[in-house]
Amino acid sequence: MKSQVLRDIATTIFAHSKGLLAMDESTPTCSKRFASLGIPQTEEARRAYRELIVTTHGLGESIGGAILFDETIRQQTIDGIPFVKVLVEAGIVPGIKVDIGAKELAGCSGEKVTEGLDGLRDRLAEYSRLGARFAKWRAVIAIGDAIPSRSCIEANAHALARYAALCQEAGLVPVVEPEVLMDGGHTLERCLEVTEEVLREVFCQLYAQRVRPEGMILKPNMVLPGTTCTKQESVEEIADATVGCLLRAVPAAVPAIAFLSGGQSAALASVRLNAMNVRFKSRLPWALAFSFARAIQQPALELWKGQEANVLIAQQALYHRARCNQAARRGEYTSEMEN
Ligand code: 5MM
Repeated sequence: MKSQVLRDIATTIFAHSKGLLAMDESTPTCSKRFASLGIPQTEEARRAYRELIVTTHGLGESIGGAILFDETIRQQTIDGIPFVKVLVEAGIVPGIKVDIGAKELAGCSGEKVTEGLDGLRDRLAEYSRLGARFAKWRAVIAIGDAIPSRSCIEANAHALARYAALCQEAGLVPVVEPEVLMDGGHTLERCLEVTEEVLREVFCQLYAQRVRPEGMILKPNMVLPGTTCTKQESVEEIADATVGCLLRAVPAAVPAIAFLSGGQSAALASVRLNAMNVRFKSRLPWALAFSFARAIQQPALELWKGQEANVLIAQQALYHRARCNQAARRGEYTSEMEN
């Protein structure tokens, strides 16, 4: 697959300051989120919720690509239109999560490695036939006493690189997602140190596996203090730490960096992305964008509550969050947008 074809897919997704919508929650994750709101944890409820998302009027104005889950890429609207077709007609590029989850890493207590490489070449070919044009694989790195270990960082980086090489061979743009978790009392400095080490190892392994940086998307965490850290830095300090880390560790040939939200509130994720673009946009080699799940979906999910009567108001909330993040990409987001 020519690099230009892959690069064109990435360019299309992020054109006009658009970003990615992650709607690839696995069944256990989706069930947990539904259960917390009293929504039935059934296949039909998941289908109805994903129909709500993909049929949101005007979503394609600010969302350039949607990451689907294996179940979702095969589903249809109640009228029998495949979700993939609905997305394409809305100008949204369909993508697919292809990892099969993070499992305990042998010999490394409290650490995980993401699985899913076995049979991946065949699965990618099938997803491509189903209409996916990009894929996603998430590695999870926890910060704690004496972790992350080198074993965990190297195992996850290697798997990400093997996955990315297979994607490019299949003509799918790999979204490479090494997530350093926010959980814990660690400082921003510690998150910075770990994130930079992880990114350096990821790009080292990507190079070793001959992955072309111009045909991939990086989906990292923002550099943040742990959720229970007593010192919570300002939006500007977080923007400086995050962009500084990325400038040191990410090749300029990568077309786009799209952050995960990681459990930040919807508004904070927008404020922080906005600050990065206000302070650095004109000086960056890559687009600085978003690939949020909770920070786009959560307000809509809370309004929907599994009730047909709430679909429209939930869609309005989803549309609004997508627009806020598009504004943040431009450095034009303001708190007034929340009113
Ligand atoms: C970190 O999670 C990804 C981004 O979501 P947030 O913006 O909410 O942090 C997300 O794509 C995640 O990978 C999916 O929700 C799938 O998660 P599971 O754990 O079900 O595979």
